[in-house]
Amino acid sequence: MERKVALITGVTGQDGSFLSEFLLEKGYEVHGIIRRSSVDFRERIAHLEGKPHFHLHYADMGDSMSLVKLVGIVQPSEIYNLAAQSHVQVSFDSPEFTADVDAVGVLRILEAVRTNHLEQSCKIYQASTSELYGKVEEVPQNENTPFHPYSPYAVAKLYGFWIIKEYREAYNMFCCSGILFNHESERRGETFVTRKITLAAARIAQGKQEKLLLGNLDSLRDWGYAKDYVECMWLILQHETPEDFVIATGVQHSVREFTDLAFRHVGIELRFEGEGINEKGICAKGPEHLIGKTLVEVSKDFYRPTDVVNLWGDPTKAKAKLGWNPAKTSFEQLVELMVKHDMAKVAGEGAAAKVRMNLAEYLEKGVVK
Ligand code: NAP
Ligand code: F7E
Repeated sequence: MERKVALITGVTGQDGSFLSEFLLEKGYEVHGIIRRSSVDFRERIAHLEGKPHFHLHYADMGDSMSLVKLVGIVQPSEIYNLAAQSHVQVSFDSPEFTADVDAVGVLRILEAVRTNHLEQSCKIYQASTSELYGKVEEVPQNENTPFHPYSPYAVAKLYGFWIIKEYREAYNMFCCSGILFNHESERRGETFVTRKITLAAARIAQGKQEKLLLGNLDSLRDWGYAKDYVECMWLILQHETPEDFVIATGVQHSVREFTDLAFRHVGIELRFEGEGINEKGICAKGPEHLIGKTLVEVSKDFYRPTDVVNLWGDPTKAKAKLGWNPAKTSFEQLVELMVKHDMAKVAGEGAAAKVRMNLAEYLEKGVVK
């Protein structure tokens, strides 16, 4: 039987790496686009490079010619458009770049498919986001909840959502959005809040970091496991009709709860005292030398100009129509697997520890958000 051909943009990212593994397992020929970088090591996909059905090509979401050429060469039957400047805080610092990649980039992919006359044979998945709900107008959020984007990132992604819908209706293309709520993993970028916390907890427990600086501890998220979510991207493209789906666990927790649980997993019980910018997490139980010490502090450096504070998804449609199980990995299991991974990573840092410590120090000083 002929292998299906998938093209993944954002293949080096958290989701791209899990999706590549998933599709290779399903027997696909997987093509991914990479950008030229001065560092020639792609940590998340290094284990896949050189495998017979896994191929990488240089292209860029800002470069239409490269996308048109590549789609023509690869002739994909499915495109997963995951490439994005995906950090919300960074979108305030680099709004124009974010708009170019996250908004116009989606249009470039759609046009690359049309230019190659593949619009009736190639299905397209667009990585939409719960950030579209932004300054939320109802909780929990489902496919009918109005959008209210609340960052340059979300505004750019809103264009992506609507241009996908437009091409579906105007040209009868099979293109759809997965409106994914936050999903995390041991491969999550180190400046997203969950990974920042699990790495810091591991480093503090192993005496390699003094404290963790965070922003809004009250922010609420519906956190799932990335590995479970990539299955859903595939299911959305296998559905008989092109439709948009909310993908979420249906369970909500605060940044404070995530922090508390992550520290418990490294043997530290925190007591939270104070409010707002003055709130602190103090070691109540744990190693003798840490008792009474402030391990978590709030810093205004990690507050956003506008912050999305109440995301909670309703995955009823995905459960009913795609048969997807939102409860496969619980919040507790997610935190545990991330901490376990980071305890081992920090323990094994050895010779590279100095470099990693520098990142931790930057994070402590609030330089890298
Ligand atoms: P990620 O880890 O930040 O990965 C982003 C990917 O996009 C990387 O492979 C990156 O390449 C690539 N990229 C960025 N700019 C590019 C450009 N100009 N040309 C080509 N590639 C470019 O993100 P993720 O967490 O896997 O998320 C995947 C997608 O889902 C993103 O679109 C994100 O916005 C969206 N999303 C994520 C979540 C979540 O909770 N994770 C939730 C909803 C939606 P480099 O490695 O070269 O930087
Ligand atoms: O922030 C608060 C912060 O950066 C979560 C992306 O994948 O998911 C992600 O965007 C919350 C926010 O993710 C810190 O203010 C507190 O309220 O982990 P995050 P995000 O902004 O939700 C969505 C669905 C996407 O689509 C995006 O691509 O945590 N928070 N203290 C902090 N956040 C960070 N980063 N660092 C802190 O110190």
